[in-house]
Amino acid sequence: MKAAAQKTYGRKGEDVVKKNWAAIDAGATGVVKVEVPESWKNCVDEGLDYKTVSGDRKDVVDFVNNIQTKVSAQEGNNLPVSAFKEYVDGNTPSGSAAFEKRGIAVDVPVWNSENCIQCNFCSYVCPHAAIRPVAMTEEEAAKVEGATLPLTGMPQYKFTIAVSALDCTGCGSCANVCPGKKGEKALTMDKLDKHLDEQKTFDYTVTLPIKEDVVAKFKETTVKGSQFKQPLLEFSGACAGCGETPYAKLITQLFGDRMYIANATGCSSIWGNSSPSTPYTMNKAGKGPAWDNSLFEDNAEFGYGMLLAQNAIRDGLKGKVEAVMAAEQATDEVKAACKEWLDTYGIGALNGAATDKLVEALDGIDCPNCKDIVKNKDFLAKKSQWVFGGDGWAYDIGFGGVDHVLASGKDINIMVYDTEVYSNTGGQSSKATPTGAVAQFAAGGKETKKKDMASIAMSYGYVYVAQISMGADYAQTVKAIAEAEAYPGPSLVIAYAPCINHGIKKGMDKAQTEEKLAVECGYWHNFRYNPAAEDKKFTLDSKAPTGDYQAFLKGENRYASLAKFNPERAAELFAKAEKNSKDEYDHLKKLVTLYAGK
Ligand SMILES: Cc1ncc(C[n+]2csc(CCOP(=O)(O)OP(=O)(O)O)c2C)c(N)n1
Ligand code: SF4
Ligand code: SF4
Ligand code: SF4
Repeated sequence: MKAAAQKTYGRKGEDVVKKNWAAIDAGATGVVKVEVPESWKNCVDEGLDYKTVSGDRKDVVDFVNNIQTKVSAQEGNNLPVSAFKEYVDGNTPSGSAAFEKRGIAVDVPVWNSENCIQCNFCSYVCPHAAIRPVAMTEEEAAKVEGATLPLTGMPQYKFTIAVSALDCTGCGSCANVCPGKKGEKALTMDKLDKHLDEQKTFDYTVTLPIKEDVVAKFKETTVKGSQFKQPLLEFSGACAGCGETPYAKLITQLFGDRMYIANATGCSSIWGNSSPSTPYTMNKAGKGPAWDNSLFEDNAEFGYGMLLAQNAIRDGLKGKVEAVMAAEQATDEVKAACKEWLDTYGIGALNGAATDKLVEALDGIDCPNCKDIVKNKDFLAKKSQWVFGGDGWAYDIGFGGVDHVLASGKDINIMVYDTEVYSNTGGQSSKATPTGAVAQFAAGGKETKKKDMASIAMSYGYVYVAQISMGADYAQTVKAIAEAEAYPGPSLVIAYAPCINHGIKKGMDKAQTEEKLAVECGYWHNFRYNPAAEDKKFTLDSKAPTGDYQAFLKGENRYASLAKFNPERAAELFAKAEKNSKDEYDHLKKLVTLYAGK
């Protein structure tokens, strides 16, 4: 068995092999005889005990009770075809993951209010939306059993950190980033079974309304402010510590109530919809991301199709709104509502409120155009169109489509979760894999350098392009995402995403630390190219590297394994990799000068 473990895990490093050997030894020596009660001889199968859920949304509750619990219990094969009659067009209700409550964490974060500085970093980085800052009125806070603090800057509210212990994966990322006070963290990890009661606080706080004045005060496009908004991606099936989901969750906090997502096949489609469980959800007004998954090879085109369909419908409605505004019978109120909607037609952040006013003004008016506009109210507001996928999709298999969509000049946002391998199928090399990294199809370390997707996109001149690495610069991440969405043309955001396939020696709880180290040593560069900026179209957000590049590589088994098995080749490829990264940084510095004042 030990030889087999060596063969299977040797590539992942000595540490992993030794842990497997220890488990084998423990198995061989730790056998305990268990006496089976006599009565068990006559046991009868009691059948499965399905827990019935309840809630305000009939669609999702019915789906969970009729389909999800049965499929999750491996009883899906026994469901009659008639169970699916509500879902024949392939639509299923969002928000069903919230009913799973898997309780898979060994340790969960425990909040010590005395050390909390209310930075909201814990919530920002949580891959599963299982830890949240909550602003409450005095009255609401009185029902919370745990500690509360006056909300800094708005003492009329109380603040607490709520943890969904049963949705937490125990990754420890929140505790890792928590700055705390005077060297004492406000979050420490402790056994799940000791903190099950705290679930009550979480379940209560999610019923409370989001405080819009709190979001406005701290601004939704800041690290702190964004976290007072509801995540519309919660409790996904991603690995503990996943580097992809914190970005996606943040995007839903900013635009989730008006976004469409076309998702390429890959990890983001699996944690995005591990059928039958859907982590994308909706807010109390019933608004949330509309999500669909297409083929790996045509996802950008799929998202583009979504956009063209919306544009066709909205352009038709625009003609009707113009006609209503020009009609003699139109009151001043109707005309004002039409004008506001038309003036904000292409501005996602403003057009939603203008749509609400327009619908209110036209509702009940007996004219065919007004009736048609109200009938199509779901399509009226400007949406935020996103295309999600991994590097295998964007750099390789779906690249032709990505390029086509970027070239279109249309208002569409492409988000690439760059794990530098095909993660979902076990870590095959992609064109995003850097020199020297060991991956499937690059067992001896990849020879060639990482493709520079950002440069390709920037060459158009009218595409917003950013590279981000959350743990290196929380503020730059949210800024880039907000700028990309606001840019009225195509946008490409490439996000560095640590993954279990990297074999981070420190562990996945340090995924955010790894993102920081990657930028500090010059392995990854953060920047933004904004064609809409008046001056300084290009901003190099990464400082000149000061960290140890080679030490960074050796901290991950995808590199360290090459150093172990073929030290000479590793030395050669790692030196090449370091030079590639340095050349790239020098190139980016030149862009700062090139674009200065343009
Ligand atoms: C045309 C095609 N080839 C292969 C696959 C199998 N497949 C599904 S997901 C995946 C890997 C996706 O990798 P990436 O795009 O990097 O996303 P990640 O999983 O890393 O998030 C592959 C190869 C497929 N679905 N379609
Ligand atoms: S341990 Fe991980 S999943 Fe749990 S709350 Fe913290 S960051 Fe979220
Ligand atoms: S990261 Fe720590 S200090 Fe910051 S809000 Fe969370 S618990 Fe408080
Ligand atoms: S395999 Fe990697 S990218 Fe996929 S869910 Fe796990 S950590 Fe995230």
